Amino acid sequence: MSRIRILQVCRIDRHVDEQLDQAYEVLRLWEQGDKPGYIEQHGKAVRGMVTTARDGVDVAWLEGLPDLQVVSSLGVGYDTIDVPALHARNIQFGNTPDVLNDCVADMALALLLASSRKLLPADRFVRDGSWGRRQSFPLAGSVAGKNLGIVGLGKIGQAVARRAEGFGMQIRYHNRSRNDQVAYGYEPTLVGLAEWADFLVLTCPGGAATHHMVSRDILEALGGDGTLVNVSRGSVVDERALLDALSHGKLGAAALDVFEDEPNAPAELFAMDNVVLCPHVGSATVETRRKMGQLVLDNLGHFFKHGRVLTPVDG
Ligand code: 8YV
Repeated sequence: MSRIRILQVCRIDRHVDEQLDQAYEVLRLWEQGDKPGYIEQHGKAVRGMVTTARDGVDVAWLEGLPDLQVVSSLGVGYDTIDVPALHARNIQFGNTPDVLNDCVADMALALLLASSRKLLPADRFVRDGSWGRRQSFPLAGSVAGKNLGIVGLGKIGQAVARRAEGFGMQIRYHNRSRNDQVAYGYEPTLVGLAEWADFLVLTCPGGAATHHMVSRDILEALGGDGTLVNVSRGSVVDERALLDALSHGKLGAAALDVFEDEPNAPAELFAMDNVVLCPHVGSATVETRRKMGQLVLDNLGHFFKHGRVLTPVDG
């Protein structure tokens, strides 16, 4: 019996790539120079697609994939994937929610603490010999008793909140609507949350609905003593306004795992001591990526066996 043909947009990891190769006939899109041409030539019998939140799905490809039934993506976010366009063609879409909640929440707290305790400048201070020369390192800021505002209190936001409670922080959040299941204070406006917060952590989804939601006004409301922590999507923050606010002291600090134009972080940030920069590694632990990869495989396998993915995205 011939194997089901799938299109793999990019490499995932060795384990997932091997499993895909064993179970399916895999077309490797990342190896092709002319992707649309390749899809036009070989796409006819493709029934499944594997991609990631980073690499997404180009809607133009769908024309050349008339038999496509399912897309399985590594990552919880799907701002790079036009899910309604898939559904309009009767293509199911599955992402990898939940398995990365703890890991991304850990990253948010790691960034928050690295920023407040000046961890990176402190590390440099030891390495460059300043400590050895008896220079004094500036005092950092505590987090206990400080106000933490969470933008987007979904499962990752709640995992951040639980951790921050352990650090003795006060917690409020802003969502489109109040979540009656939680006891944290609700701020109906983002600007209200930013004014109240010492630390503003972004855990909301990306996409059109949140594009540049953290604007100049929000950053200035957070203020010269405030810190922005972003583990969601770079698009949520107006990056130009962020650079201006940081360089004019209108925002105290920023700790960023995501950027508007990845993998390009704005070079202006590189010389700033009050920023922490990471290369979008919120879910990037061995354990979490293994679980995400397994869910990518399971979504595909479950679809071809039972006609539906395990973790579908609706809407
Ligand atoms: C990954 C992510 O970096 O889950 C997401 O939405 O952004 C991250 O976990 C991504 O899936 C890798 O493409």
